[in-house]
Amino acid sequence: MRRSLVTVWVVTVATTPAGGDQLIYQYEAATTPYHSSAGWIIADACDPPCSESVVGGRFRLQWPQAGNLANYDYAIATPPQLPPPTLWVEWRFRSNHPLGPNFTGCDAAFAAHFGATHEVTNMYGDAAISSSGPGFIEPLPFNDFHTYRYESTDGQNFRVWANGKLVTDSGPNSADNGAAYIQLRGHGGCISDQVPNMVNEWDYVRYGTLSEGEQIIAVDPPDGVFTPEQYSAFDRFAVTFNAPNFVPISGISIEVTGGVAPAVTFVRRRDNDGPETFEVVLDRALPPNERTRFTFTDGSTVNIVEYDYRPPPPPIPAVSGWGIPVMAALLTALGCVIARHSVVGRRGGP
Ligand SMILES: [Ca+2]
Ligand SMILES: [Ca+2]
Repeated sequence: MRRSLVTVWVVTVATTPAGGDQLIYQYEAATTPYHSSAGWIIADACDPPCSESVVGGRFRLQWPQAGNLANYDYAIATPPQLPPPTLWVEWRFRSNHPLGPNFTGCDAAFAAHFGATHEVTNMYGDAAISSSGPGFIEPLPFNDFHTYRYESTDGQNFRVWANGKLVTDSGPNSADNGAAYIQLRGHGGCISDQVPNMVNEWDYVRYGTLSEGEQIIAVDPPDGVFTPEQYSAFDRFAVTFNAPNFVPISGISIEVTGGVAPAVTFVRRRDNDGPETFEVVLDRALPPNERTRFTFTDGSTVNIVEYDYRPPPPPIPAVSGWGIPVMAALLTALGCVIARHSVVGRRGGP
């Protein structure tokens, strides 16, 4: 069987002491968010026609026809309790409602309040719209899980990404009342902007503090030999850090020794990926027989992943391809040789 050879190198250059983001809280949607083990409260109940379910580690809200809001709140810190000094919040969400005429209010949203920042990210099945400033991206893969990430290092400035694409980069937009909280909001659509059996689904909500110094400790695929079935088009890979971490698309640069350099299309969590691992999806396969270098810059820490991708040589064409003319030429040549032998044989005879 023909096989591809993949060689990979991983190098970390850290100029700060090894540290990394910390994970403080995770809701993995094994229960409803308001289950005592998860700790959210119902701020606005999922009333009929809205229904709730927990399916395969996902929290699902469903509406057979246009329905109402369902809100769930989680307090990160309530005064006099101090909020964390820095904050990242990440959630993985899917909706089957494509962006319609209304940019807000007819599908789900996620709110994060921290310091003087208050962000409401509106989420449709194929788009993300920030309420905090010019921030609107589409298309995202429709009805797929998208990875959303809020980050603030100072409670003043913040950014939100969807699948690693920047949705908003904003400054203070709220009074700092000392509280920090998050809100998960489902919405069954509006009368004029709804799909039948609308689904809002969350895979997880996690948050923690931000830092630097994470090191890539594993890549998938690792180096080795692969069958063509495994690597028909080498256009994605996953990295695992030694601590929770996420690097947006803007934090990754790509160089190739030859061929056309791919670009990063998405950076996202895969199914069942923990907070240390994410997938890098490219717009094209790695150029074959060249070395491709990915440089992940996260603060003062640089991680380099290099792939040397050697796909198997192209298959030898079957006889039905170039074989027929060659075969014909060979047969003609053979015929001449036989004819000459026959002539020689007759001449050499008694
Ligand atoms: Ca989950
Ligand atoms: Ca980090």
